[in-house]
Parts: sequence; structure tokens; C-alpha cells
Amino acid sequence: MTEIDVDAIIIGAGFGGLRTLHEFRRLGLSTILLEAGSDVGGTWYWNSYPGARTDSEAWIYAMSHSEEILQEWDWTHRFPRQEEVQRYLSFATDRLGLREDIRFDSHVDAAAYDEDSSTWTVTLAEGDTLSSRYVVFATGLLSATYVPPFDGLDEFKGERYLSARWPKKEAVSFDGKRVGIIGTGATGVQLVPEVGRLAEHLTVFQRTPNYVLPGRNHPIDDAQRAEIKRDYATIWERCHDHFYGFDMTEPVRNGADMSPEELRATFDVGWERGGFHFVFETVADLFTNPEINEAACEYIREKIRAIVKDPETAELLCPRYPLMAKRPPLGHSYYEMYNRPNVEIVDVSTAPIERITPTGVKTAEAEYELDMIILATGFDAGTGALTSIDIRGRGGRSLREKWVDGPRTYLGIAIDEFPNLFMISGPQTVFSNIPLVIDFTATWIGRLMARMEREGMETAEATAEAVEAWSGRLERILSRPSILTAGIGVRSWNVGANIPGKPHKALFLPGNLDQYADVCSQVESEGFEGFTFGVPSTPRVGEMLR
Ligand code: NA7
Repeated sequence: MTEIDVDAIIIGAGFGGLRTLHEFRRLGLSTILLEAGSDVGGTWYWNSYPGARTDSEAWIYAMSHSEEILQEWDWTHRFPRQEEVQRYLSFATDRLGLREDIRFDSHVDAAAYDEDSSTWTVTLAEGDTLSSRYVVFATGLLSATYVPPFDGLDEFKGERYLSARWPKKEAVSFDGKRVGIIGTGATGVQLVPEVGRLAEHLTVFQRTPNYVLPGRNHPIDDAQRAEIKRDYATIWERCHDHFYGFDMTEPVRNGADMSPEELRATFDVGWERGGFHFVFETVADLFTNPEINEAACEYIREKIRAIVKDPETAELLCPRYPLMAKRPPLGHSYYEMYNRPNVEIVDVSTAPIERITPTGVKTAEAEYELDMIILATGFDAGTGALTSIDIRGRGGRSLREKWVDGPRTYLGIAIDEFPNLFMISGPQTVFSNIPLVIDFTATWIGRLMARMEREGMETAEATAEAVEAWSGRLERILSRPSILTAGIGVRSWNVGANIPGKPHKALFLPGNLDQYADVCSQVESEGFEGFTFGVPSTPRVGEMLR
């Protein structure tokens, strides 16, 4: 009989890992949470670049399970900065008393399942190993960074930063410097105003423009804060009714049934409300009717042309693909920055970056002398955080190899041949307001484990058939033209298209959390159909002690 260190090991101390640790505590499972960073936060620990903030409204980007935390924490802004979200997660960690079970600076290199003892052994970078019955990967959907293999990158003599690994200790100064930002996704769009205001010159290397929606951030005053805290029950109800889990009302009218004036007035309301209200609260057929989608695109292009004074720059910033084919970023004076004399945009769609030189960036057309390069080039979404760890299931089966053609899971939670391994916001889960997805998944996994504990089961493993059926469901999503398939043509990360050679797969089930929750509840009510359960051949250590 192998001695195990703990009942469960959780990897990752972001929203997902923290919420899961709390759940396991409630179940009475001894648990260790391993975190590569030196503090909690996950995404909100690593992405400390200037301008990093949420694109979701603060009050719903929160731990909905804890009324105490909802009532005790005071958000300062509609879209808070990274530092505030990280502080919030730190507060939640202490409020829930989780810190003592978290081991920081612990980078997980490998996790291997031993069939004889039905245990997982997790190996840390420094060589330590820990064993457990359960292992939960809460490693995040956008956490493994992607850096294009630019020739000469290491030869650059100036300062070089990766947005998602922003230095914690040294202060980065832009003062008097010629800075280049590569990438104009949500990250680049947040960085540009912060850097542009301080740098002597900022060159933005843009390959694909985005439809940048106005954030319209504002401080939350006492009255609004009190109203939010009082209304939480209805807020969560609204979130659960909304396709993407936001505190918004689903639009019921189609744009196709509106006059051009009405449609414009409807877009005006969404535009003025700011945030994702423009895409999620205006017209019901925005993503399904190409003409209405194009009307929304043209509406945004007009806004860009009205803000950006130089017509050539404005045209470069105007996207030409359907709205939502790529996830639109929120801007905080983003387009306005291009009216500054020190901010320049370089189109690298026609003249790509050829190499990084010791002194800057060389495109097919010109060379740009820089003192600093910031890479805001995105993530190996969904799968990257998992495949970067050497995870081995039954018979030494490698997850990396198993997923070479794309991820295959059951409900985005479990994988056949990998008993007692669970994922929180893993690939193929539902894509909705992430903390709500996490809350649901953590409690569902908790109930599965509670049943196992109750009934003396040692292992739970998804069947190959269940995985096949769930993956088939995800595959069918890309088999017909939709806003998601349009993402392939514009290298969207949610279909794996941002990384050359990565298989194009629907990495997430697009909305709706409640429908997904219904499927999971059905699975549960059928005795966790799609899982096989194993009983121990010898009594478990814990049982002998009880
Ligand atoms: P994104 O949205 O994947 O953006 C990455 C950016 O990097 C995007 O503009 C890319 O251009 C650009 N990129 C990538 N490779 C290259 C090369 N080789 N040359 C030039 N430009 C390149 O990542 P973010 O971090 O901004 O945001 C990810 C999500 O995190 C975001 O949606 C939120 O949900 C939070 P491309 O568009 O591929 O032409």
C-alpha cells in the first residue's frame, strides 16, 4: 500500500484553484494547492502589465458562493485593475482561510498515475514529489504564453518584456524610450494607452485590427456599491439567464425587424453603456444575421473614423471581418492614442515582421529602431497549460500525445485513461462568465467526490464513449458556418487558430452556463453516467484510521 500525502492536489491558485480548494475543505478532504507564482491570483498574478484590468464588470467577476465576501469586499471601479483583482483574490483566500494549504513557488513539471496504488504523483520543478488520490488542474484557459518564433529575438539588445510575465520586482520605465508593442489583442489594447502616454515614441505592430468597444470605466460610488450588494440575488439570476453569464438582459428583438434608424438608436444605447453591452444587449440576431452583423461592424468603423484624425491610420484600425469572430477587447482611450504625435501604427499584415534585430524590429518594408519591445502575442489557449506539463495516465499514457489532434474530454472536466483527474475551466468546458463556470464546476466535482467517499469508491474515470460523445458535440460546432468558424480565418484563440500548426477545434462550448449545468445535472442524476467507478482492492489508508 502506497502512503499518500494528501487526498487531493490542486494545481493553480487563480479563481479556479481557490474555489476548488474551498470546496474540498468543505468535503473534509486533505488538500494541497500548488502554485508556480509567489502569491495567489493566477491570471491576475502574472498579467501585471500596465493597463491590465478586467473586461467584465467587477461585481460579477467574483466568488458568487460566498455572501460574506460579496458583502465585505468593496470594488472601486467598474473594470478594476489587475492589482485590485489580485488583492481581491488575496482577501478571499484569507477570508476563506485557504492560505495554509497553498504551496507557492511550486512549478509542476509532471503528474503521473500509478495503477497499482490508484494514486497520482506530482513532480515539482525542483524535484519534490507529492502523492494524492485526486488531482485537479485549475491551470487556466489563458495562461500558457505564446511567443511567435521571431528570428533574432534573443539578439535584441534593448529591454524585452512579455506582457503576461511582467516583472514583479523591477519597475519598468517608458520615460524617454522608443517602445514597440507587438500584438493588438485585449492585452495590446490595454497596454497602448499606458505606454503611449509615457514613452517618447510608441510603435504598435498590428497584424489584425480588433473591434475595440468603449469600456466607459468609472469609479463605483457608495450608492452604487450599496445597490449592488443589496441586489446580488437578482444580479446572479440575471447572469444565469444570460447566454454568456453577464449581468445583462438578453435582447429579444432582431435587428432585421428594426428600421435603420431604430437599429442605429439601439446600437447607440449599447455603445454608450460601454463594455460588452454593445455585443450582448443590443439585437438578438447580431451573431446569426450577417447583414445585421455587418451593420454593427460599420457602426464601429464609423466611430473609429470619427475618433482617429488621420484617415490612413483610421482605415488601418478598421477591421473587415465579422464582429465577434475574434473576442473584442474593451478600450480605455485606445483609438484616441493614435491622434498623438508619438504613437504610430505599423501594419504587419502585408509587410510581416521578418526578424528582431539587435536594435529593433525589421518588417518586410522597413526597420524600426527601439529601446524596448513588449510582446503581447497571446496564449496557447485551453490546452497549453495542460500539455506543457508531462501528464501521464493509465499505462503511462501521455496527455500531450493523446491530444495531439486536439483536446478530448468529458464535459471539459474529465478524460478517459486519466482516473481521478479533473479540470476546472479546462478545454471543452462552457465559455461563459468564468467565475460562475468555476463555481459550478467545483461544486459538481465536489458532489462526485462526495459520492465516491460515501460509497467507498476509489476511482472515477470518464469512459471513452462519453469522451467521444462530448467531443463530437464540440466538433459539430465547427462543422457548420458560424461566428466561431469565422474565427479560424482571423486566427482566433478560442478555435486554436492563433498558433501556427495548432489543430482548429472549438476549445470551448460557447455559452450557455445553465444549459451546460443542466447537462451536468442530468449526468449526476443518472449516477454520474459516463464515468466508471473503481473500488479499492485493499482498504484505503484513511478508512483504516477511521
Ligand atoms: P490575443 O487576443 O491572442 O492577441 C495576440 C496578438 O498578437 C494579436 O494581435 C496577434 O495578431 C498578435 N500576433 C501574434 N503573432 C504575431 C506575429 N507573428 N506577428 C504579429 N503579430 C502577432 O492575445 P491577448 O493576450 O491580447 O488576449 C487574449 C485573451 O486574454 C483576450 O481575448 C481576453 O479574453 C484575455 P493576429 O490577431 O493573430 O493577427
